[in-house]
Amino acid sequence: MITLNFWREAIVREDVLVSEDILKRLNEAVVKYDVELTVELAKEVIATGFDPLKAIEQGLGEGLRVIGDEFEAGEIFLPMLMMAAQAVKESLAILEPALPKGTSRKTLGKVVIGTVEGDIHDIGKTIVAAMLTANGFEVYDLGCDTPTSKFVDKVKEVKPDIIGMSALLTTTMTKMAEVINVLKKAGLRGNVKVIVGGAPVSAAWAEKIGADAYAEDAIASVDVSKKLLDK
Ligand code: B1M
Repeated sequence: MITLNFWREAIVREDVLVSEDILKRLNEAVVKYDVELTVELAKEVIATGFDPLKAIEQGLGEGLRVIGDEFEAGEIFLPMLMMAAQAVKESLAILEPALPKGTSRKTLGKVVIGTVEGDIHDIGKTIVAAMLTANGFEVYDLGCDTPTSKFVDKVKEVKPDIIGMSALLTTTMTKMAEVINVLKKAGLRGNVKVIVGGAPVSAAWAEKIGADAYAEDAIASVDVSKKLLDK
C-alpha cells in the first residue's frame, strides 16, 4: 500500500534531485567558461526560488575552484579562466539581490572591505560583502587592488567597526600586514577590528600579522563579525 510517508519521501527525493541538478549545471557552465549559459542558469535559480547562496557557493564557487585547478595543471589558458570569472561576475549580479536581507533596520556595525593592493581577485570579497550587507552590516566596498592608503583614508572617513581584507595570492597576503602596521602608526588600530580571508589566508596567518580574526568563507565572516562586536 502507498502511504503518505511514501509520497513525502518521494517529494523530498525529487527536491534533492532538482537541487543537485541545478548545482551540477551551474558548475559545468562555469567549468566550460560559458558566460551565456551561466547567466541563463542564474536566472533559472531566481525563477525557481532555489537558494541563491547555495547557487553562489556550491554552484558558481565550486565551478571556479575546478577551473582554477585546471588552470594550475596547465590544462586551460588564462583567457578561459577570465571568461569563467566573467560568467561568475555576471551571474552574481543576478543572484546577490536575492540573498536574504537582514531583519533589523538598525545596522549591526560598519565594515570597510577590500581586496589588498596588487590583487585583482574580487569575487570572494564581493560575496563576503554581500553576505555582511544581507545580515545587517553597513558595508563600504573599496573593490580590488586597494592601496593601503585607501584603507586608512576610509577608516578616518567613516570610522568603521571592522576592516575586512581579502587576498587570493600568496604574494599579496603581506599587504594585510602592511595595512595593520600603518593603522598602528596612525594611532587607529585600537578603534577598529581587523578580519582577514581568502584562499591562501589562514587563522595562523591572521594571528601572525596581528589581525583580530580569520574567516574561512562568507557565512563565517558574518558569524565572526557579530562575535567581534558582541552582537
Ligand atoms: Co587567479 N589565481 N590569477 N584569477 N584565480 C588563483 C587565486 C590561483 C590559486 C589559481 C591557480 O593557479 N590555481 C593562483 C594563485 C596562486 C597563489 O598565489 N597561491 C592565481 C593566479 C596565479 C593568478 C594570476 C597571477 C594569473 C596570471 O596572470 N598568470 C592573476 C593575478 C592577477 C592579480 O591579481 N594581480 C590571476 C587572475 C585571475 C582572473 C582575473 C582570471 C580571475 C579573477 C577575476 C576576479 O576575481 N574578478 C582569477 C580567478 C577566477 C582565480 C580562481 C580560479 C578562483 C578565485 C575565486 O574567485 N574563487 C583561483 C583558483 C582557486 O581559488 N581555486 C585563482 C571563488 C571565490 C568564491 O572563492 O575567492 O576563495 P574565494 O573566496 C571565498 C573565501 O576565500 C572567503 O570567502 C569567499 C566566499 O566563500 N574569502 C573571505 C575571500 N575573501 C575573504 C575576506 C574575508 C573573509 C572571507 O574577510 C574580510
